[in-house]
Amino acid sequence: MFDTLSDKLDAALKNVKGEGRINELNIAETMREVRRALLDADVNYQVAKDFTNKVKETVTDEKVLQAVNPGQQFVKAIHDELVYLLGDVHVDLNKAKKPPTVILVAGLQGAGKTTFVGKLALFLKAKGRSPLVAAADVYRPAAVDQLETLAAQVKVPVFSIRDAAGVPEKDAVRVAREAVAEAKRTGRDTVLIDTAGRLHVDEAMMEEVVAIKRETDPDEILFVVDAMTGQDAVNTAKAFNDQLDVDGVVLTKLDGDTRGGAALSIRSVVEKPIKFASMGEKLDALTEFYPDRMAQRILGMGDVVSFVEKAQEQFDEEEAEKLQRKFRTQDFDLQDFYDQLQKIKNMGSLKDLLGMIPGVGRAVKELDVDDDAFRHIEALIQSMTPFERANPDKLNGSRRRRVAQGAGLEVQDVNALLKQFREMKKMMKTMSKLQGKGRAVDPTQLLTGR
Ligand SMILES: Nc1nc2c(ncn2[C@@H]2O[C@H](COP(=O)(O)OP(=O)(O)O)[C@@H](O)[C@H]2O)c(=O)[nH]1
Ligand SMILES: [Mg+2]
Repeated sequence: MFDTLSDKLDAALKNVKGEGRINELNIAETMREVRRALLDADVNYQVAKDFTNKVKETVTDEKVLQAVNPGQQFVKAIHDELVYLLGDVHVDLNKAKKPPTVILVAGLQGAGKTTFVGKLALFLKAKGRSPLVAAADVYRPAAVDQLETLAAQVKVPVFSIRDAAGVPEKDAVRVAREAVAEAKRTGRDTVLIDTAGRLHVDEAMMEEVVAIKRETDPDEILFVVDAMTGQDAVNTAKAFNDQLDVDGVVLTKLDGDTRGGAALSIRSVVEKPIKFASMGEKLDALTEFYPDRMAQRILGMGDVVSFVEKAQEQFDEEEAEKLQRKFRTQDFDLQDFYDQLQKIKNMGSLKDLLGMIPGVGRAVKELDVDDDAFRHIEALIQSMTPFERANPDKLNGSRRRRVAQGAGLEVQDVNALLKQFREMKKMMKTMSKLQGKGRAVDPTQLLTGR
């Protein structure tokens, strides 16, 4: 996502990074390139113009002109302006004072509404909420089926009305109203209403969503938009917002080769916060939208915070303490090593993870990172017996040969793994000493080295 924009901004900044000072000439040149990068990314013309004017103002400031590192000054100014453009601060979902919280999801057909409803249900569940999803896209039986399938996958109840023949009820407003009543009755604290979209903004569709809004009085209206549709996304957002006065925007398909213009223009044109970004078809491919993190990604500064959060999802505190104890007492064995590897793998593809580390972002893009980088290590540990995993020192020559054979590798590979493992253990011992007694090691520190 934003790859082209990132590259072009990088190129625009490269020239000025080499310069000793910021001067009128290189400001003008850089700003021209930055503006072109934004326009190429399909950013709204006025937005791009305002953006460059503001950055120019900041860097022309006398103090900045004296600065020793103009490249950094530019990066900072552009970063700050991007953060501002993306909405400045993260805005959470609204919550009803008295449950259930009603969330209405609207947008054009194919924008990703139904998928998002499934993702949001999973997201809320992970936060301890108990959502009910409502199938108010009543025109195609397949739409109801789709939501039912997604709901089953995330193990959340779905509310729909069908007749004896299985044909969905045609009155979307009734479905929405009864879903809210059902949530009250069954003690679900959140209702997610999936609605029908059309290919284009049309009156009948708007009237229906407006009627659902009137009837259910939602705490949160989310407008879902396909980021790949560029400037159209901004126009559609405007149309929906005019009718519905939405609370937030959800950008989908940011995983594709979207040029990013929608993400960058929507906030300032519609003046509503982007609350979520959807980045894939899988149900866990949803992230809360944080302007600063997104700006850092665009500028290839990595996304440490997301990285750390991903790590925290995988490692709970109790387990971290157990590990810490093992490091201290040197009980950490190959089985533990194997388990930790699995967790790191669960955090996402290796390339994605590397991309979140500052300074690495751009570099890994070219690399053909093998997602199976751990495959050898895994295969070797898998072909060891539990005894051998717990006692790597007992792996003599014949055992090593057997393990290598079992993994389809060479004895050198076993030797290399054992050497790496010994070195890691040594390092962990030192680290756990540094951590001091009684304090749990934060596993993310191991990963980020912070
Ligand atoms: N690549 C990608 N595909 C998505 C994303 N969100 C939804 N889709 C796909 O887009 C298509 C339309 O999604 P759907 O949820 O049915 O859209 P709706 O008509 O608005 O309900 C489906 O094939 C989804 O799998 C996303 O974030 N990334
Ligand atoms: Mg749908």
